[in-house]
Order: sequence, then C-alpha cells, then structure tokens
Amino acid sequence: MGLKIYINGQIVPQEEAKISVFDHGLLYGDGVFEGIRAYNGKIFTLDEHLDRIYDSATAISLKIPITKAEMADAIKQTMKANNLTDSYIRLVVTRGVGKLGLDPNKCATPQIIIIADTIELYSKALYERGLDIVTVTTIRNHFSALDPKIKSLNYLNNILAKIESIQAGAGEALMLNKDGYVAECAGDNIFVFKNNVLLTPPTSAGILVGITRNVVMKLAAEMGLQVKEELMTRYDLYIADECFLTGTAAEIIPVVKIDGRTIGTGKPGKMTLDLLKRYRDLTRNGG
Ligand code: PXG
Repeated sequence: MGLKIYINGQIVPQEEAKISVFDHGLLYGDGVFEGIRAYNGKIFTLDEHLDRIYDSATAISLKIPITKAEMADAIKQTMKANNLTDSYIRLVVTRGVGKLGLDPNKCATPQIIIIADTIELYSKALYERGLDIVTVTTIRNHFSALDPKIKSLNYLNNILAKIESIQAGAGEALMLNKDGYVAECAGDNIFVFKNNVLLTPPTSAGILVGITRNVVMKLAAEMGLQVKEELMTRYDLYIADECFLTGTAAEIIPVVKIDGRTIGTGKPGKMTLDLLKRYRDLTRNGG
C-alpha cells in the first residue's frame, strides 16, 4: 500500500513524491530533519519538535519558507491523507535545487517533505530482555565541527557508529566525545540510575537535545527523583544500578549490558520500567 506524501505544499502518491538529483540535501546532506510520533491521533510534543527543526534550520542559515503553524497544519493533513492515528512522522527540509558547488545561495527554495508512516517498533521481547550496547571508536562530532544539537541531514557520524555496533553484534552504539566523556548513542540519549539518582550527560557533552530526554527528566522530577545532568565516563555507566536509552521511536529502552559487562542485575531495572510505564501513560492517555 502506497503512502501519500507531502512535498512542497502538495500531497501526492509516494511514486510521485520525487526530488531533484540537484537538491543540495542529496548532494551535500545540506538540510535538517525531525522524527515525530503521533499516538491516538494526537501528535506528541509537536511544538518542541517544530522548535527544534526551526532552530536546526536557523543554525545552518536555512530559512524554512512556511510558518510553524503552517507546518503543523501540513503534518496533520498528511496524517489525515494516510488515515493514520498512530504514526511516525518524518519531516525533512532540504536546501533545495541548485547548481553543483557548496554555496547554499545557489539554491532557490528549500524543499519540504513530510512522510507519515506506520511505526516499526522494537520487539516486545527487547523491552523485556534489555539492550546490549557497545562503546564505539567513532567519537561524536565536536560542536566546533558540526554541533550535535543540529539535527541535520549529515548523519554519517551516527551511521559510522551504528555500523560499528552492528559489526559487534550489539543493539546500539555508545559514543564518547573527543574528551572521552559519554555523549549519547547513535540515535538515542543515554541515562543511568545510581543510588536512586537519575544521571544523564549535559548538553555541553555534545549531544542532540532529545525531546524524549526532556520529557523523561521532567517525569522523573515529578516522581520525586533527583535528576542530574553530569559529565560521565564509561566508569559511571559500568557501576550504574540501571541504564536506559531514550528516543522518539524507542521511547525508553532498558540497557542490560555495556561492552560485555552486566549492568545492575542484568535485567531491566525497576525504576526504568516505572518510568517507561509513566511515559507510555503520558503518550497514550495524556498522563
Ligand atoms: N540522539 C540522536 C543522535 C538522535 O538522532 C535522539 C538522540 C533522540 O531524540 P528524540 O528527540 O527523538 O528524543 C535522536 C533521535 C529517524 C531517526 O529515522 C531519528 C533519530 C534517530 C534515529 C533515526 O527519524 N533521532
């Protein structure tokens, strides 16, 4: 079954949703994106995702040609055209069509693409068993090179990390920053519990400021837990009581092994599962 795709103000069958080979999004990875979820017909944390993609665009001097309200409307129209209530929405804004050469001024208009698809979830078994992750040799981009806060179409840093973890037979790739501090995973943020305190790397460690990360920190604070953004080394992960990853698609996924070492009891942690339950309640029932 073909999807209906939003492309530059029109909703068309996926076969007709095409972009030029001269789009700088393709030629140079020049563009930005978002991954958003909708539950029961309601788009979760839409404003936060819109703020992030407009900020990402601003950071690369790309002016998105429609307003946030128009973008929100376009997303809703795309979901409706596909009859979706539970969906993974991929928003892409490319620099647009231009002559060869890096200069973004060669491109007249940014292209806006919205894909609303069904979501492919990690298996239930994985949530029950927990993930096995490994530290990879690919370090997270330094903010002076390409700030990880920008969710750009340049995802090779993360893909190279992902390839390493796949080759190691692990479920995710743990990335350190250039100073050796824990940054994040290839496509998820990382958290640990130690002595009932929830710890996660600060944004200054060089990470994508995950929207799920922010929601989880808020939920934990509401549960009366102490939450700290702190620089961590692998040591802090190895001695943790519990560990989990967060992301729009994965939500909250327990981690039970890091670099072959068992974390905590080797089973998904109690507090992690409690947080997951609350997160699912919030996303599906509004809390
Ligand atoms: N870190 C990185 C590097 C990410 O790309 C997250 C953390 C989690 O952020 P959110 O805001 O989702 O809590 C991400 C998430 C996709 C896709 O295909 C998107 C991500 C990762 C992998 C694939 O849309 N972004």
